[in-house]
Amino acid sequence: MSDVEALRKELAAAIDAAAGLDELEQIRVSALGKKGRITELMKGLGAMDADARKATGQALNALKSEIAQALEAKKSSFADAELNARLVGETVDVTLPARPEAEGRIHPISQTIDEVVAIFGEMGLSVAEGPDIEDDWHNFTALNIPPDHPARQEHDTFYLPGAGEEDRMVLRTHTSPVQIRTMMAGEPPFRMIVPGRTYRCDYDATHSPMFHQVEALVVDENTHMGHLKGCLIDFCRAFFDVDDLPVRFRPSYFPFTEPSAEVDIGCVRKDGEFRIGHGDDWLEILGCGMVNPKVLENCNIDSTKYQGFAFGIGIERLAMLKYGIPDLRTFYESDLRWLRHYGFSALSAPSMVGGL
Ligand code: 2NL
Repeated sequence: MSDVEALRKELAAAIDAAAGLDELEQIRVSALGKKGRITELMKGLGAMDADARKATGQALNALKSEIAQALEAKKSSFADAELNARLVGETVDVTLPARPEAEGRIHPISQTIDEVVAIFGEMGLSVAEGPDIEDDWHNFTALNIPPDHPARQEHDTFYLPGAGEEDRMVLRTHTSPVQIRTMMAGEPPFRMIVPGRTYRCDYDATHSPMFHQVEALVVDENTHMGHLKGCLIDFCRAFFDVDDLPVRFRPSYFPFTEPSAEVDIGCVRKDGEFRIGHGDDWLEILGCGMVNPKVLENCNIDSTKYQGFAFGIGIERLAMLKYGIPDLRTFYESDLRWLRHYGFSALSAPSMVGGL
């Protein structure tokens, strides 16, 4: 067997037996490196006669490319093996149960918003969102709130420093500016539900300077008070999970609706007991009405063609009533023991099909 043939056998066997990338690199250097075996043999070509030089030169060149190819092939087989081993190691068994010891809880405010959105979502309303910092026009003027209205007074609204009377910015006092923006940006009909943070300069046992509201707005050609009543009666019964919950509409006043009403639900207050559902007492839970035509016109909607209803609900109050949370201030204290007690599992998202 020629030297070249012997070397081919030896190198092929070494490559085949190599255990890793390092060993492969050593073989490459020992065969093809500057002082490698093939390189050394090539240096001997000059001393040969023409025929031998041609034959040996061709054989060495063939050997060189064969060994280079074998090295590459072995190298990529190592890479494949490594990838496969990693994939096996990283396998996730998606059929395993979620760990019961998961620590996080859903805050009762988030839970209540999700429940309210699920109920109105089922009725065909979609969530709309907007900025917490608003201008005077979107927060007040567009809603038919006159310049001398108490809500505009310094002591009720957080005004941002800087600008003059007309163009000053406020922390929105309700989510209504979102409905205004959504109406201005689109064309009727509208069916929207708007959850979000709201701000008023008020702080005591039953008021927080930041609180949450959900407002809804439906505008279409034939929307009427019957739709408003049906929608809210269904909501109250679904939210408090009482099929025959008494619901009553009591005349009221808001600048942005005409007529306006407040909604009460039936409850019992007797001997220190308080329960929602039956009895001969009433509890106010939200405000509503038919959208004032002036508000529609402010949003460039033809109020002779379109009419709508709207309502606003305070989330903290709903959460306190439904989940028996006695103190408003505890919502914002970030007390983990409180959250463990009043919080909800992340795995039970509220839905009308799966249950609230
Ligand atoms: C309450 C009362 C209410 C509205 C909010 C509204 C919004 C637009 C037009 C007309 Cl853009 N109305 N919102 C209407 C009636 C009542 O909230 O007591 N909330 C806690």
